[in-house]
Amino acid sequence: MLPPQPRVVVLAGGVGGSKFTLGVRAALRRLGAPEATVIVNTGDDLWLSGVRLQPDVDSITYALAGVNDTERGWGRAGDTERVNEELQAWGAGWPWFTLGDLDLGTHLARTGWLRDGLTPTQVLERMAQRWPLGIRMLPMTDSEVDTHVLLEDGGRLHFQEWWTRHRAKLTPRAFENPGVADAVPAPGVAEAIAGADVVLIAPSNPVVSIGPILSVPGIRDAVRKTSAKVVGVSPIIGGRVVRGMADVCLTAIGVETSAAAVARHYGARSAGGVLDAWLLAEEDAAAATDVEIAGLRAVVAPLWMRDEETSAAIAEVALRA
Ligand code: FO1
Repeated sequence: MLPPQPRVVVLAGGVGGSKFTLGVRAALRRLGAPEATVIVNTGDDLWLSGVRLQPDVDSITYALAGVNDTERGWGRAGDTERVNEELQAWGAGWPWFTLGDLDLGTHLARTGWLRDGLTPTQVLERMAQRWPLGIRMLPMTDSEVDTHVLLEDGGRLHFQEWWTRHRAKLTPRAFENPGVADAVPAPGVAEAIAGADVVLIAPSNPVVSIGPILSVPGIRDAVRKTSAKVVGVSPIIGGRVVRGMADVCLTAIGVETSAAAVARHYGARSAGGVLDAWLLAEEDAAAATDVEIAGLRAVVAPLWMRDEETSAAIAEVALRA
């Protein structure tokens, strides 16, 4: 039974993470419950043209503030690209990577505060003061552990170059987060997980969004040991990825693109994994038995996040699972 005032933690990244976070906020508001804590992937982060970019942090912040570009799935709605044109004219930055003018305001503010000595957690706290987000956001760690892609041909690229320039077309053989072994969870992360009633794993990319969060030493353990129920939401519907290029990432780590295979990849807590229950789409209902054989409670529900209402309905099913 869900307590009347559930303390909820969400692990999230990317577009799937921001849509789901909007749904969690709406569902908790309906229940009159306290704000959820969202632990955000920072593996997508990078330095470019002297500024620190935090794509997943920004996607979730902009979505919660209602200022996101819903068409593209990243950046600010109605943004312009004047500064970007100048950067390109200087040959600065990456010609395939667009920094919008409003978005650059965010990166400049963040970089200034980092240069002043604030930690990423403190910067995020400061940024959250601008808009009533209705969610407490924490980076997974204050260390820089950007994701690198190791290619089959022996090359190595920053995740953002592989994702945006090559559209994940260069075959990866592995993903790495250099420095992650020495990283620690950001202040408040382990405590939030330990003190939660429910931990939700968003339908984000299991490899490059949720993977980096769980690889910060201490976070996987905290999820394994919490007295909270841990519920994951499948990012695979009808045997296909809903958005992004998660299938390429899954193939690289030897996981099939199916709801049951991703559930087995996370694993049941009773068998050394991180989950107690797995929400899978109606289209994948036939896989429920496989999920249960893996030691998880399988819950079948509509999983298309079309708008805030449908995301909230999914969040509510996950909370009650
Ligand atoms: N994605 C693109 O496909 N092309 C871009 O030029 C691009 C710029 C960009 C700038 C700031 C930012 O926060 C995100 C940006 N993204 C862009 C999205 C981002 O590359 C990825 O979609 C995420 O990191 C994956 O979750």
